[in-house]
Amino acid sequence: KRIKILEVRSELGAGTRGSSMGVDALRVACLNKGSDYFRRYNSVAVPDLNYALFDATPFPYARHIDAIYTVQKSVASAVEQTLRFGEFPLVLSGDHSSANATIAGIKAAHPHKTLGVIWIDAHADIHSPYTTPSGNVHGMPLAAALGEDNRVCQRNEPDADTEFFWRRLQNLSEPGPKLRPEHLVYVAVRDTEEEEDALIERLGIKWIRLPEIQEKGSRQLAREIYQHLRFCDMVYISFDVDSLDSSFSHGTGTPVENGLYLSEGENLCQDLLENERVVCFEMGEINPTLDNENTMANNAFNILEKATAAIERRLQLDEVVDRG
Ligand code: DIR
Ligand code: MN
Ligand code: MN
Ligand code: MN
Repeated sequence: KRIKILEVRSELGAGTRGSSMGVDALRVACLNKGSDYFRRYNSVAVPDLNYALFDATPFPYARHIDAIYTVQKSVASAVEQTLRFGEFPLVLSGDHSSANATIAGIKAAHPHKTLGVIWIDAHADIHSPYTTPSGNVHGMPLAAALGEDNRVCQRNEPDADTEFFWRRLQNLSEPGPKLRPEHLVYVAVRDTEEEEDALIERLGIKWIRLPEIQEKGSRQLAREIYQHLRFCDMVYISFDVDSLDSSFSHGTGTPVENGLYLSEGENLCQDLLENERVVCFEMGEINPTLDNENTMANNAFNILEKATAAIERRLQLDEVVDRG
């Protein structure tokens, strides 16, 4: 079994321009480090529609949602095909809205398996067009995957076309929710809006905050997270680089202070990815246009290498078990 890199250079869901260059910033980080990382794996680029940014969007509460829907269909089918081929999809994305498509693709490949999601991010990304303060779709992937609108906290009046595309995102690949709230775990989330807080509380989503991470350490946390996800047959880990402290993450659209230290991010990814139920890993929101000397991508690449090594160890173990 092999790792396959899926490159998603879409930035339509972000509020700041430039995250489409995140994948290439990682490649530069790799070259400057003298690593052969990107030579070791096959990669495929999913088509983007970033030229839509040059047109005004008619969707103020879900900017560019029409083009985002088209991009997400490609992402979902690339993830689905990779899994059906027996490969491990490692998604390098621009803006985080793509995670809804990654989730849909995993579910399409394994419709009868229960999916758990570990969401490592400064943000909860659980807005809908009805609640978004920014209109940026990268704040919405989890509401789409959960099939949530959070209308009880409604603050916007999206028009019928916005609702049409929002339903399409919620029903990507197959109709209905792809994820249940009890199968979602937040890690390092610390910058939320009140509509999100109310929804997280109503749904009872598990939320591991920074002090708990520092207190318990990544080993113990990984044990607790997988205990919480014990009824899930497969797990997807999504890593938004703004989960890292803003001192290491100038090069991302929405840096937030009091985040993970680099070693904490590395250890968390490493310990979480060693679990045999993990079927997919995603890293996104690197924006080199906001950076100095590519530090964000350099930091993220170190984490990516550690994370990938953990996946490799695991896949090798799987092979020994398969042969034995
Ligand atoms: C904010 C920021 N909650 C929003 N979100 C994200 O615009 O919805 N920043 N995802 O990275
Ligand atoms: Mn995010
Ligand atoms: Mn974020
Ligand atoms: Mn914010």
